[in-house]
Amino acid sequence: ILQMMKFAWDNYKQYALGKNELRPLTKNGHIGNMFGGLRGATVVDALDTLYIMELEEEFQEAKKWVENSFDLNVNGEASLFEVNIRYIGGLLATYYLTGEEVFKSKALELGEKLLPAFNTPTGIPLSLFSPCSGMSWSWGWASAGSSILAEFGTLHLEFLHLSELSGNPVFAEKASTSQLAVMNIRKVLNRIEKPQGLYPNFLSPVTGNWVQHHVSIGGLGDSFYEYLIKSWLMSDKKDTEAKKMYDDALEAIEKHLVKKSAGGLTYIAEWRGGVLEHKMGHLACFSGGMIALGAEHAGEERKQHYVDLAAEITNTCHESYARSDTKLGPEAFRFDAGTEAMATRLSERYYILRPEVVESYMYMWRLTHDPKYREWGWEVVKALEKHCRVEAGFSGIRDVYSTPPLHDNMQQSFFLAETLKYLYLLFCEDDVLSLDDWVFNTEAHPLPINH
Ligand code: DMJ
Repeated sequence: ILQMMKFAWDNYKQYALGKNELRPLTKNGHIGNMFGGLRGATVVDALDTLYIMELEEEFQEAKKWVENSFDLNVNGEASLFEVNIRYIGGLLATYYLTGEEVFKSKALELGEKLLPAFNTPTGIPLSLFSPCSGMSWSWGWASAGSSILAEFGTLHLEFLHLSELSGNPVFAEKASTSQLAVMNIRKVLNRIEKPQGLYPNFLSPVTGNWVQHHVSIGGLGDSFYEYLIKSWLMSDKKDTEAKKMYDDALEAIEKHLVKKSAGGLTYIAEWRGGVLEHKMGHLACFSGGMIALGAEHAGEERKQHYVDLAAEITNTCHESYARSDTKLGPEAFRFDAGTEAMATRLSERYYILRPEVVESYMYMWRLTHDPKYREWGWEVVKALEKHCRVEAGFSGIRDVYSTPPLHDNMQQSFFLAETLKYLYLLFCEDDVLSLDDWVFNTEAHPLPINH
């Protein structure tokens, strides 16, 4: 796994250093439109993985780029969520691991640039911002200018650390002059009525009301739930409001969305205004790990129940891999018309090096030490080597059911931040980034628990 990381990094460095991602077939860099004018997403996402794997020379190369070439004075529409989880998360984690000031100062400087996005009537931030001009916008595709649950709900961990490191409460609490920051987001969410206790994915930053009744634990909703339980853990279990929100949300999810297929596979469906769609996205597969993490703290009578639920969901996600020809899982899989845990639409057959399934293996391993999770992780390592490794890096594939697969020519930065880190940790001792001392942000960047 360490060699895979070195290979992914070396090729990025050779062909794409300073661009956001590597295109491993054409051997060039990709910039894309997720990070506005910011560059080097792969560098910042890879820093802590290189450090944890003790790839010292490679870590120094990445650090040098941050010191000399990482420019924050740029413009362009950047995603608040993506910049927070990848850049702020990556810089904070590397600062906490190494104690080196450069990572802290870059994180704080960038954090300041996110704040204007919170200047809305409710304090719910808009989705896009420009680092220099201070302007912000909603996604064009989000109905009625809404903000997305998984985006404004995935800031808490990083913002609390920004407040602590800067000594400036503005990131965490309501500032005296305007409504800012993450505690206010909670207040809005607690105030408004939730259909059957569920959180829809679209919220108006102007009125503070839900815009559409689509609920999902996969894309658009996912990491909001993750950050509730992790906020509680990161506060050393003092943030009981977050724990209650997590417990209540999980109860509603179990009641309304968790289903069992005819073949006995447990899955989490999506909900559209009361109608269930029997589909699980690859993104939703993080939930096995999340429920495992929460299970330990659920109280004796609920603990076993949640351990079982986490194991069942992780098993279903493993099935989505095991039932494909490449042994890698599709972007989404369904449970309808006689199908179980397989994609039914051409457009859902791709795999872009996503981490969520191995993330759940890692948490399940730490919780149970059942060797099957390491075996399943090793199946993924072999499949990545066989189907995704190309001459100059690792690439996503267009169809997990066809061999040899067609490659998408993209080495995503989260492959280095998350997929390879979680695989590595799956085979480490439990005291390497112990879950008693660290929480992982949603991009797998470790942040210390506030003991
Ligand atoms: C990552 O950027 C994060 O894990 C995020 O929460 C969801 N999507 C990708 C990986 O699939």
